[in-house]
Amino acid sequence: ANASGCEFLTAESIALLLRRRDRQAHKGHFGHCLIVAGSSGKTGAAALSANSAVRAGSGLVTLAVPESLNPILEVKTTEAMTVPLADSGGGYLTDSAFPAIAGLLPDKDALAIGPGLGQHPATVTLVRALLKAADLPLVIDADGLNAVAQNANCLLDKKSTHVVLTPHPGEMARLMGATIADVEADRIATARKFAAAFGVHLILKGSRTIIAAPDGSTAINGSGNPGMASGGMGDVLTGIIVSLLGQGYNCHDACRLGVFIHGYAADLVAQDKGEIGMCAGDVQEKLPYAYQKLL
Ligand code: B4P
Ligand code: MG
Repeated sequence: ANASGCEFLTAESIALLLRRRDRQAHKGHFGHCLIVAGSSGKTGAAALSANSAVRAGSGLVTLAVPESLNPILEVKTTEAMTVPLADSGGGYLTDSAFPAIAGLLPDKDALAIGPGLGQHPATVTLVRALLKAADLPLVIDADGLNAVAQNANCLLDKKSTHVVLTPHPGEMARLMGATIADVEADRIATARKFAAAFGVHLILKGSRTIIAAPDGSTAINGSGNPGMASGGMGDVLTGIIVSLLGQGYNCHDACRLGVFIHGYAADLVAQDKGEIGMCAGDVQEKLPYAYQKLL
């Protein structure tokens, strides 16, 4: 740890967290994660998060999507399964999907809510209801965070004691009711305060992503590059984190390993083809190589 009490994540430190696979392993050992994502115009976010969970090593991945978008997502995902949920016909999920999603939870090991969900008021209601009811390790990102940000105190009603939030500085500012400048003025203090106040694991994204646990443990990421400043990169991270939670890593380890490997895979892409024009799908495809290089 450095002067600010932060652990700096390197390939060497992360390799110690990474589990080796038993020769006798089967898919039941690597978890089944559920991702609730997607709305009309944002099927890419849903597909990227599900395919990234597959590439991050999940045994099984299920993607729950608005039924009107299911035919598209069946094509965009191969290894992940999809579950079509009744939507309004408008291509977004509403609280009427809550009972069906609740019915999917008992055999799942981790849940992600948010990529590309949209911000319809009925979607916000669904996110809040899931936060109150879901009792498994849980990641909230993107429009899931926007739903929470309307009243961050709803985080105090969460059922799960293993909750990870993955805001970029814009989302963090909305969660706190502050400005991006306030967030960026002291990223470490911002992340620590929020994690402790709401009892969540917080990943404050950006160059040198900060990871803060409710107990005060804090880490700062050493991987990644500005090639990652393009749409969909955050959806890849969400897929990685939910996958690692489903594989049984505890929240702080899943956050540290997930954030590092996301940036490390992007560094491998940069070595191959440079930073400019890198896309999220490139990073997703490099995840297995990133694991291979760390092991
Ligand atoms: P949205 O329009 O909500 O963007 P998004 O859909 O969430 O995009 P995506 O999911 O692909 O990317 P994300 O940032 O989640 O918001 C964008 C707006 O938010 C911006 O217009 C801005 O207002 C604000 N914002 C976002 N990032 C900001 C920042 N750093 N400073 C100030 N304002 C910011 O995930 C991107 C991933 O790539 C993260 O994991 C991130 O750590 C990584 N990444 C991006 N740039 C990196 C870099 N230079 N080095 C290392 N990692 C980097
Ligand atoms: Mg995002």
